[in-house]
Amino acid sequence: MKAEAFTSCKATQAMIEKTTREGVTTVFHRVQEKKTCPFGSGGTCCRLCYMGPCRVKDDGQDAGVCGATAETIAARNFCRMIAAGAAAHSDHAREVALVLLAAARGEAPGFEIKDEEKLWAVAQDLGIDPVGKNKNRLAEEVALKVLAEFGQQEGEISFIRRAPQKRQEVWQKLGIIPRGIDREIVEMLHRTHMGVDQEYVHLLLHGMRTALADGWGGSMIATELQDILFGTPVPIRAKVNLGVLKPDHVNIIVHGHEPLLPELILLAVKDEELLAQARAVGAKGINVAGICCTANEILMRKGVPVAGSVLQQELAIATGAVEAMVVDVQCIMQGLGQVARCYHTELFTTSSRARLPGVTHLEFDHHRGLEVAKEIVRRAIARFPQRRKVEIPAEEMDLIAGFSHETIKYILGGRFRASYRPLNDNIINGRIRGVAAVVGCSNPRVRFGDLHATLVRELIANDVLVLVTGCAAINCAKEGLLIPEAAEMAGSGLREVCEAVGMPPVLHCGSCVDNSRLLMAATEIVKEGGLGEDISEVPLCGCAPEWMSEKAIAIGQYFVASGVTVGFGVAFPTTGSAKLSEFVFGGMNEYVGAHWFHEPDPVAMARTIIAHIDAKRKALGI
Ligand code: BF8
Ligand code: SF4
Repeated sequence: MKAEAFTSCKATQAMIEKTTREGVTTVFHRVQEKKTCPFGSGGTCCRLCYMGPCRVKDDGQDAGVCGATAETIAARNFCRMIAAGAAAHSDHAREVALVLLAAARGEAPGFEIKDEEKLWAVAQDLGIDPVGKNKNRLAEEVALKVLAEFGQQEGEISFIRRAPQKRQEVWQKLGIIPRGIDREIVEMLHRTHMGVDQEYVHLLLHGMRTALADGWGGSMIATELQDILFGTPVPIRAKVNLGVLKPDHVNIIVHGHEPLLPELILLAVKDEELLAQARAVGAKGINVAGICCTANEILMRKGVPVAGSVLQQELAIATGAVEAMVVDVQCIMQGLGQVARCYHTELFTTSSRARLPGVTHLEFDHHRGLEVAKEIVRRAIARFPQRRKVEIPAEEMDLIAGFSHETIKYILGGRFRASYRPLNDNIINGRIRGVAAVVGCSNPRVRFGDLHATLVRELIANDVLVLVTGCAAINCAKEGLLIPEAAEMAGSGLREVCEAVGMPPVLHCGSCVDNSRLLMAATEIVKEGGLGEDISEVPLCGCAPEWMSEKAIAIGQYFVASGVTVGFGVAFPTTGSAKLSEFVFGGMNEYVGAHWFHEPDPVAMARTIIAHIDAKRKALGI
């Protein structure tokens, strides 16, 4: 297959061709060899016990050996995806909470409380009185409180109370307010064990509860505590794509999800002694760039360049210009190990939870994190003279990131009367038709990045303000959609708003755990007034056109459970059961006022989103 078939990104194409020439196997080569299985893809392959595995036809007759029907099997699989996604985001949050606790106690050199304003706000939302407490004491209380919410057995997780009152009542009525984060995930695994919960609506209701424990729990905790430790993002300029790698610098790539060690690496590369070492081996300096959500985290707060999204991880190494790649958890391809061995790159696993065969493990331990960071930098410098087969694509693009929900308030409302009022007014007067969140992964089974770009161009041309996170944000940035000049592509109403405040029509809101920022933005819109009393009334929509991970399903489900209709591209894991699909694509509406939809074509997806937004406008009488 030609490289152009996979993407229109020239940098990616060049590296696919380079790896093909050099006999290096990447995700783009492997995907051509692997056919998808229709039972697995549609959700009706059950491997929950060894009376099976059972592949079940959706003909109303067929069943697994235990009698499980297609809708039960697909619902169980779907719910397990939610549980795994919620677990990933929440375990990330746990790690951040432990570091916050250690930092507050002075046991984590290199870490400190950066954002006291956020610390106060979070403390209050957790029911902690901040008055009269110094920042370390308060941070300790905050960390202990959120850690307790993982193992809490009864009651409600705190951030649920941030949601609009009406939304809380919806959840109350359905009995799906999360009690404790770990509890809901464990119960989801229990219920989907062989022979437990076998009624698909009942399963999905707990799926929603588990997803809410992610969105208003794990993910929100990760975002908030990271803001406390590293600062709440404000708009910042940076660069994106493989062209950010520097031919004359030691290049270190940080990849994965937890911005803990990466923040320390950013400190370490400023160390004069290490810079002198770099110069001694002939490098002009040390360049740090990110991949995946780690990239988004340090981009949002520090403007660190982004080398690429998930599908560019192996290709970054294939430039031959990366001395070290540091990974922790999630979205890290095992194929990296093999690719790194073909070049001079030293690959490091750093989380106690994740290793790759044959790869150096240098564990991040917050007690001595800075030492670990320096060791990595030292070893990267030592690799610089071993470079060979170097070819760095020229492509790089400017972008603006840093749109936390707090920042959106300042940008639109102004420093002296920061509020969502101007956004609400612009939605009411129709300059902005509505808001769409375009989030999630990239997937080599579709033309990578192109779906994001096509969809987003269509949306902004129709006056839909777009909020992006995750790999979708990186892909849109590469296409030049995250600069103020992109307003030229917007419809006249949206363009006017963007030009008045000098913002792009596509706002980068952060990593995938930062989708929790979008829940808060939606909540702020409701609380500002004039657009209904619940999130489900606001003209907004979510989507993940190139999704691939279980985390994406968890995110999609917490959006839906929070009242936001969500569209996914690629394939959809319920389509093997008509009954279950009917429920997720429609029936869910009766429960939570929102539903999923599946649309692989980006233009058709844009039309569906716009029609959905228009229907919400009509219902509001605007
Ligand atoms: O959490 S968008 S490929 S990097 S899962 Fe992974 Fe998907 Fe990228 Fe971040 Ni999110
Ligand atoms: Fe088959 Fe039922 Fe076992 Fe699943 S749980 S593998 S459907 S027998």
